[in-house]
Amino acid sequence: MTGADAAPLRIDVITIFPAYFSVLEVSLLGKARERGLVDVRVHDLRNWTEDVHRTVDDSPYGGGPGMLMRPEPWGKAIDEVAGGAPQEAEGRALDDVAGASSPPRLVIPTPSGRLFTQQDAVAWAQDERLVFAPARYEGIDARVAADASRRMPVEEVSIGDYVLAGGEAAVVVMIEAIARLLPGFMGNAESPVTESFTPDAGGAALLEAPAYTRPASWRGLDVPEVLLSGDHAAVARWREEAARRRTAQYRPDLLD
Ligand code: 6GU
Repeated sequence: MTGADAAPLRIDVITIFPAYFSVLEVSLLGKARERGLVDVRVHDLRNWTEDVHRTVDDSPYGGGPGMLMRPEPWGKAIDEVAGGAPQEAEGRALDDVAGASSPPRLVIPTPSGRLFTQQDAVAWAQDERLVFAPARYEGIDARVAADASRRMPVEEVSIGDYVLAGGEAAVVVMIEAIARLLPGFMGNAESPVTESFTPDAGGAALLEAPAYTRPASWRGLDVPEVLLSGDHAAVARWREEAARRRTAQYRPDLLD
């Protein structure tokens, strides 16, 4: 079965900046959407506000700088987009709900979350549905994640040890990491196995060795001789060694 025959991965994004996600229409990801590998839908959080100013923020209890996102719009948005609102399921067995399937995974980007890794990308690429809830301001009232986790898996994840102005860029990063793993995305059926952060047969995840293309000599710099040799075993040994050296230099934590 090729990627195009499989049901597309459905991705919903709930945001106060829907326009931000126009970036998902270009490049390889745009093609994946056209080819039916992913079905991305972006929703404006303010559609679930009820006041005339469409307010989504408020000051934090206990004081402190900045504003937080209020729980009510998020609660309603997640209920509607992810399904499984408490009142909706009440009094009915789960199988009785029309079209009921397992609830989507809810991904809440936050610098206070655990680190998002390649393993998450691999696991989530196998899901049927993902819902992303990127926050602005100082984050979302903590009860939103607590409430949602009563009926769906909730992932609070960070994309690295630095602070962004909002979760939108983190969502684009995660969607790209996930979508490129979908069968058919790369234009071939083979999954990308030999790349940084993907454990090899021995379970080691190394950074990739440096790579070269023509010309063999450029600005006085020569491509390592072994890569021109045609000796596949020798090339594999060189790449393994170069990967170890690079990992020791840039990411010694990965060698432990
Ligand atoms: Cl997921 N959000 C924000 N605002 N900053 C971050 C992040 C997420 N991951 C790293 N920094």
